[in-house]
Amino acid sequence: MSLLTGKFGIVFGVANKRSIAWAIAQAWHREGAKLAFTYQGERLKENVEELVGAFGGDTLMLPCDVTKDEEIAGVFKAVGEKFGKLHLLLHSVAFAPKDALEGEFVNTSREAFRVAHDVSAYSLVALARGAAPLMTEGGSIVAMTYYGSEKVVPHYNVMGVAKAALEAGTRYLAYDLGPKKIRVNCISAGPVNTLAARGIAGFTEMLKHYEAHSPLKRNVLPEELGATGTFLASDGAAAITGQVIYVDCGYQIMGM
Ligand code: NAD
Ligand code: 0WE
Repeated sequence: MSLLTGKFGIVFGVANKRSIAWAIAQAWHREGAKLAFTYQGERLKENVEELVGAFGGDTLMLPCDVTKDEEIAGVFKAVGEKFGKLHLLLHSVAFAPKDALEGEFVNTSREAFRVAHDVSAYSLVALARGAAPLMTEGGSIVAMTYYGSEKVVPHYNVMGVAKAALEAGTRYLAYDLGPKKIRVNCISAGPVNTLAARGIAGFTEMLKHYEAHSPLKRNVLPEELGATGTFLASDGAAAITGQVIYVDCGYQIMGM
């Protein structure tokens, strides 16, 4: 029997076929999970529809801008009606205004700081609160993070501060939801060529840097993030909560 048979999941953060969320969703689906998807706005609806088409006709798809409480409430209402319960939630959502990722961190505006933290960190709290009442058989919540939360990665700037909040939030959520057998963990991924990475100046050099300096001398593959996502979702990870798991070809252990 497959690892996730009989489990219901919801995936936040598919924008296109390159999205990390799509790699993890495919892996969860392959292991037998039944999935629902959200998309950020009408602009991305078609993309997600086309991808999810591969799963067969009746996949639940819902709009959700994570900065809107009404939309989050609508998502969990619909999931409750369609699935009746929930076991898995993937948070693969981040945003900071572009200018905040270009200049110096010292110039971060109050508004850019607010938006980055609202979309990239607070949203995990709101989604966990919405999901918990449906996770009556326990659950696994997985969020995507990046090393810029703990060390300075030039230009990652306010996103690094928001990821630090996401990781700390993961620990507090793990404590609150642990008694309900709901686990909350982060995957810290090495750089992956996605829509969110594409616009970043010097991203190609960053991929080369990881290839040269990570112990495994290469970059992480999307399917490897899928495999870790499946592990964290599975009962094999039943005693793992509040953790940040590095899926970065070992880059994080290096001091020089
Ligand atoms: P992506 O662009 O494919 O995914 C980002 C998603 O965030 C998109 O689907 C977008 O619609 C969504 N989003 C942004 N603002 C939103 C909002 N207000 N409401 C709802 N959704 C919103 O890029 P990705 O690289 O797959 O990013 C997914 C996650 O992985 C992010 O948390 C990112 O920080 C993290 N991550 C990425 C890398 C990388 O190098 N690509 C490395 C480590 C971690
Ligand atoms: O988390 C991310 C990127 C998230 C992201 C990307 C964008 C680009 C478009 C958040 N907000 C925006 N806003 C936009 O307008 N990553 C881990 C990928 C990434 O982004 C970097 C990196 C890496 C790695 C930015 C600077 C330096 C390194």
